Amino acid sequence: MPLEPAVLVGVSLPHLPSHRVEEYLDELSALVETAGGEVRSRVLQDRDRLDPATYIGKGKAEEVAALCKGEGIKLAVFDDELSPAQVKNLEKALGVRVCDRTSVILDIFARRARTREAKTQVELAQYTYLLPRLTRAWTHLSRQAGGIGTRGVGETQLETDRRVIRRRIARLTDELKHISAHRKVQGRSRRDTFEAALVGYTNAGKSSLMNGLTAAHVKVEDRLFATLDTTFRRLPLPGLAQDALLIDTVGFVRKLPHHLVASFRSTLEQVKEADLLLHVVDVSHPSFEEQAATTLKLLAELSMEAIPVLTVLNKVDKAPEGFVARAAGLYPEHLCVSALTGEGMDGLKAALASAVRRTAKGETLVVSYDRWPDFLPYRTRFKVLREVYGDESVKVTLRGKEADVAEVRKALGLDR
Ligand SMILES: Nc1nc2c(ncn2[C@@H]2O[C@H](COP(=O)(O)OP(=O)(O)OP(=O)(O)O)[C@@H](O)[C@H]2O)c(=O)[nH]1
Ligand SMILES: [Mg+2]
Repeated sequence: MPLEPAVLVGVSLPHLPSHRVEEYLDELSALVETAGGEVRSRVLQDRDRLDPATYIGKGKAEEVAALCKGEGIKLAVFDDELSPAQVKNLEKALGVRVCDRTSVILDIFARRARTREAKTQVELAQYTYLLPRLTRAWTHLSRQAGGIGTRGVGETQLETDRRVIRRRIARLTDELKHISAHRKVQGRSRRDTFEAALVGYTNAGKSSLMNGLTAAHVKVEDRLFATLDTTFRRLPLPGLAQDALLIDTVGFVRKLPHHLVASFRSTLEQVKEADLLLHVVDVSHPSFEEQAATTLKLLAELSMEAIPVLTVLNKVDKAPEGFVARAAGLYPEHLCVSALTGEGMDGLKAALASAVRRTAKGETLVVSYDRWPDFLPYRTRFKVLREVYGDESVKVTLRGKEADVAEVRKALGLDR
């Protein structure tokens, strides 16, 4: 398929300096390339506030229109989510197709999804994104449908389209529930195995670490969103008889569309059972701190903030020393590694082995039936390994953060 020539557009504002916007546009450029575009040019405007009608100013829009015409550019990509009206006005002013970061990300996911589950999740996110944008004013859609003959689609058609999409959303939601229920049945046997999940910003090196630790052959690429599906590999650890399980996951990115986060919830559901998160940070990246913060925020949104985290500072082979030192100060529990050179990998394995030993047995709490309702709110913080129901009490064996165990013991008045 030929690459689609594109121009990137960003706006710097009083609270958003232009060097930041340049960084965002670098990332947007990588996203557009992953989606099959070729970035020919970028335009940055300095404004006091965004223009509600056209996002950029009128004069700037004329400038971009001329640029597109001169360079044969057919697509303008904006770094922020645009309102349907802004898209309409901009398409008119620029004379090219207009899209935003969200639709580029959705597009990448749609191209890369392989399994039935990933495909269903992406389709659901796309329809959810489309629904509020489905108006007569959305010339983009009618033009895509073929131009002549599709113009002036009547309200009846619009209503039908909306109904069809709503029905489709309902069907996809059902289908996902079904897939996830099926997986739960399959997943039961994993209970007693220690699980560590690699999480982090896209391109941080999660899959490279997976390969380095387990001799797996997961696809590694220098592009965003190389991994979409969660994969599991056995992980032999020094001095331990039983293998642990290592999980590789989809990467996160700044402004990950909300619908996408929601629909990936069920894939990441499997990660919620993990005993440890290895938060992989590309410490050679100038914005590693913001990337790490984005990841932590998304983990919280996905209700995973209760799982213990070990920060893995990756790519130390090419990181400036100052970056590593700064990161070391920011993340108290961290390890420095390079998936490329193998530096620090033995240390990582040893850290994993000791985490397994620490949590191997789990904690056992004996909770009387009259205290059971008090225990329930805490229960979701842990991975429950066993519950044995006795005559007067329940014996619960669980894994979780030491601080959480201490808190629940204190709240229920349980002694060690
Ligand atoms: N220099 C250097 N490059 C690395 C290191 N680890 C990974 N890379 C490179 O970084 C790029 C991304 O690596 P991946 O392992 O695909 O990253 P990922 O986190 O799985 O990315 P997504 O699946 O897209 O979220 C590849 O080009 C790797 O070769 C490292 O320690 N040092
Ligand atoms: Mg990957």
